[in-house]
This record gives sequence, structure tokens and C-alpha cells, in this order.
Amino acid sequence: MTKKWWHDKVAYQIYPKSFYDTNGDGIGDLKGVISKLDYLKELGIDIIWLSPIYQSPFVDQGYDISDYYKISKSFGTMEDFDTLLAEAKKRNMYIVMDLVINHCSDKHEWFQKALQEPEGKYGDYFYFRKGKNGNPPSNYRSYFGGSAWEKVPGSDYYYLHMFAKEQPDLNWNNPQMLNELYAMINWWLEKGVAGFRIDAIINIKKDPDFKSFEPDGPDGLTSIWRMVESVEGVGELLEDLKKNTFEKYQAFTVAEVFNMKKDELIEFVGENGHFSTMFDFSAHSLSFGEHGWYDSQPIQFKDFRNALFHSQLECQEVGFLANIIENHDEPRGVNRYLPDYARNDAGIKMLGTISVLLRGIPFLYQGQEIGMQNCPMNSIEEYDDISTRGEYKIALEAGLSEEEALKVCYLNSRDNARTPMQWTDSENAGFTTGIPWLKVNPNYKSINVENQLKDENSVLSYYKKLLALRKSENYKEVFTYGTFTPLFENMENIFAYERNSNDKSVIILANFGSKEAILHFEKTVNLSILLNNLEKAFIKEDEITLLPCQVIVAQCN
Ligand code: TEU
Ligand code: CA
Repeated sequence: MTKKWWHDKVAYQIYPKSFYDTNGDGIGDLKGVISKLDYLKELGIDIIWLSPIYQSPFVDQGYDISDYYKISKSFGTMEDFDTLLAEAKKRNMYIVMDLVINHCSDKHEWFQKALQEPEGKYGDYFYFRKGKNGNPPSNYRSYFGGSAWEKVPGSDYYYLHMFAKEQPDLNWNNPQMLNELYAMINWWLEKGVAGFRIDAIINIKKDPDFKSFEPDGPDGLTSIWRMVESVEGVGELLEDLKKNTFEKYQAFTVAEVFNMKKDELIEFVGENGHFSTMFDFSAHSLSFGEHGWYDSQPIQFKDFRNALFHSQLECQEVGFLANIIENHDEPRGVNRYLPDYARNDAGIKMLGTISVLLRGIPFLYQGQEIGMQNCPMNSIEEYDDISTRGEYKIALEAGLSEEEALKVCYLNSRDNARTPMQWTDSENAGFTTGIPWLKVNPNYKSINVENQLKDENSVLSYYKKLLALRKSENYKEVFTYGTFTPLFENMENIFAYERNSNDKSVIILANFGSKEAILHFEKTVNLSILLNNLEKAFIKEDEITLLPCQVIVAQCN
């Protein structure tokens, strides 16, 4: 395998709106990001992925871009962005932008012109189709609920939107549109961004006939996912994209890909794949409900472990996955993957350890490093997220009470990850001097950066040690390129694996159970402990006892 500059890096996702506000308007900004670069450097971060900072009406928090060449005024100016690039560079850090090119905002100039003239030049930048007998062209349900077709007022035309109606889908069969996208991507690369996180990219290939499917819900609609699944040929579009842009710059690309078709792994993230890497969503996908959040099930430990082990084994011959426990679309990993009894510092450190030391590129999401948790909201009005509001509605329609529907949002809402970063124990968690745009989690008095910086046993201090170990001269090779082998799979609550390189073997042993567990080795082992989230380690010649929520990382000599 050819070594690439990003293989041994650690990445961190910033959700700028909720990261740090420097001018008191309640909204995080680029100056805020700049002021925290040293904090991130200290933590051990190399690559920073910024969720969208482009000009946008923020119907979907910036994932609806109205001008790809402008920075949203709420975040600052292009000058601030250039400063950020320069300051990152000084610290040997890389900035990765979010690339949202499956769709744009309905306020984008292209779409505004298209609305005027659906049959004109810009109409073909999108998907305009005539309705059928007074109905939309097909029965697709958008990802955010409701029809994926929106009627153009005063005409027979509808346009396609896989997400919100304010996010019209771009027509990737139009070469002129593509050239405009490619030019824009290259413009950012020329500026010095190191690469992109690529949004919702699996959706770009459509079936131009837009056939209807059997309805899968009481609304008579069918998930638009069915159409995506039914078409071939996304790979050609992705290859063309890569050749015309990323490849020329050795850019780092991490794709958001759900439900890729079987056997496509190598085409996506192999040595000459479309992308550098893509997120492993296998564990997170376990929480998908059949009809929505309201019928999603809590994740069982065994399924969680199986999912990750499966991805690890499948990908290690091929390339690198990007490993996460949370992002801006997910509830907090602590709430999702840890049982009640493990939702404490030890459990949080354990979860971080097993994720960060997997084979692949670790991505931390802001606040993960201090163990931020889901935020209880008192009513649906306290939520901002468009998808949460959609899911709440679906839950009520399915017969849940308001209280039950709110509980569903507490467990699943994307806003759980979007509440402001908790910097201190003073007002608004030190995020802003103004009124925060989204509620601050009331637990900020006990969970915040400032307190954890002072405490050498804190989650934050532990994450620093964990990342330092992963990147240390001695172990970087084994943690980056070492093979992955599951261990103790027959033990119910144990998450254990081995990383192996030519000259080293490191084992990671974690007890997700509520009782202590004894792990017997087949032969005598001579272990040097590299990391332990608890004070003591109970090791004998051929066995090791793990307390509940204990994780031990050790080298086998
Ligand atoms: O997400 C795509 C995606 O598939 C998810 O939105 C998923 O359907 C949703 O989170 C379920 O709640 C990307 C972005 O990460 C997300 O924030 C955007 O809303 C979406 O694309 C549209 O751009
Ligand atoms: Ca601000």
C-alpha cells in the first residue's frame, strides 16, 4: 500500500455555529475557531473538518448553500477564513471543508433563474418534471419527510428535492453544471484547503425516469432511497469528479456514504478509489427505525461489536475507513453506545479508546473529548433542527403522545450534538456572552473544558494520552498500518482486538459489562501496559481481570 500523507492523522469535526462565539451574537464563528487552534493542537488533532461555512439561509444549518464562493456573514469574512488557513498551517494542521454538491439552496442564483424558466439553461441544472394527473411526478418521500417533489407555483412543473424543499437537487447529467462545480472545488483547493468531507454524495445518481414504487408507509409514499438503490453508475460520476479536482491536489476526501452496494468498497476507498476514505456508519445504522426515529431500537452491545468488527475486517485488505462515534447528525455516542451503568468517566474513556485505536482515520466530534451528552429539551420548540421537527411529526402521526415523541427526539435528535460546546462552568458554558442560538446543555457546570484541563484524570486528559499514544513514534506504525484481529469474541460484553505490525503486537481489551470479567489467554503473556482508564490492572501470567468499564491497552512482548 502506498503511504499517503493523511494515513496517520487524527481528525476533528467542528460544527462552527456551536463551537465558539467571539462577538456575542450567540453564533460560533471563524475567529472562534482560530482562537481554539492551540487547544486542538494540544489535544492531538491534525485535520479539522468544518461543517459548512458558506453563504446560506440556514434552513438546514448551512447544508443549503446559496453561494459556494462566499463565507456566511454569521461566521465572518473570507479574510477570517484566510487567517484560519494560515494559522492552521503554522501549526501543521489541515483544514477540510464540507462539500455539499448533491443539492444547493433554493436561494442560489442558479435555482432562482431556473424557477423563472424551468425549460431554460438553468432549469436543466436541476430536475424539473411535469406532474401526473395533478399529482407529483412520482411517489418519493424526501429524507426529511413529505414528498420529494415541490410544485413550482403557477406552472405544471415540480422540482426534485431529496432533503428539504429548500434544497433542490443538482442535475449531474448536465456538463455545464458539473464544470461550474469542478471550478468551484478547484478554487478552494487552490486557496489551500487540504480536502473535503463530501456530503450525501451517494445520492447524485438519479433514475431520470423517476419511477414510482410500492408505498412503504401510510402516507402512500416510498422512501427516495429506493430510487437511489435502483440505479447503477454512480461510480462513473465519482471518478470524473475525482479526476477533475481532488486528484490533482492530492486532496484528502472523506465521503458520507450510506448503503453503498456490495463489492463497491474497493472502488470507493481502494488504493485508486474515488475517495481517500469514508465514514463507517455500520454501528450507527443499527439504530435506523423501519418507519422513522419513533420505531428505532436501542443498540445492543453484540450488534455494535459485530458491526464494527465486520467493517474492520472487510476494509483492511482494501483501504481505510473513517471511524466515528458521533457527528452533527447523530445523538451523542455516550448516550447511544453506552448502557446506563457505563455512562460515567470510565465508560466514556473506554468507548473513546476502542474507537480511536481501530484501524482507520479517527474522527472526533466537538465535545466528544470532554464526554458531552444528549441534551434534555422541555418541548419541541426548543429544537431547531428541521429533521427533528419532521421526525416528531411522524411520531405523533404514528400515534405517540407528545411526551413519547419528545423522548424519541431526546434519544435521536441531531440537535443533541449541536448544542453549544461547553468551555467553562460560567454562564452559557463560556460559549457566548450573548444569547446562544441553541440551548446549552444544563450539565455544563460539571462537564466543561476548563475543569477538565485542570484535572489529570478527566476525560479530556485521557483523550490527550490516547491520541498521543496513537501518534507516538513507537506505536504510530502499528496503530496506522497494523492489521486488526478480533479477540475474545465468545465473551458477551468484551470488546477486544489486536493490532499487529511486523515488529509489534498491541491488544485493546474493554469490558462493556456491569460485572468484572476474566479473560484467559491461551498461553502465558508478558504485557506492558500502555494505557489504562482505571487505577489498577489485575494481570496474571495467563489471565487478566477487567473491572466494569475498564479498558486496557497493552503491548505483548
Ligand atoms: O446528511 C445526509 C444524510 O443522509 C443524513 O441527513 C440523514 O438522512 C439524516 O441525518 C437523518 O437524520 C448530510 C448532512 O450530514 C446533514 O447534516 C444534512 O442535513 C444532509 O446531508 C443534507 O445536506
Ligand atoms: Ca459570533
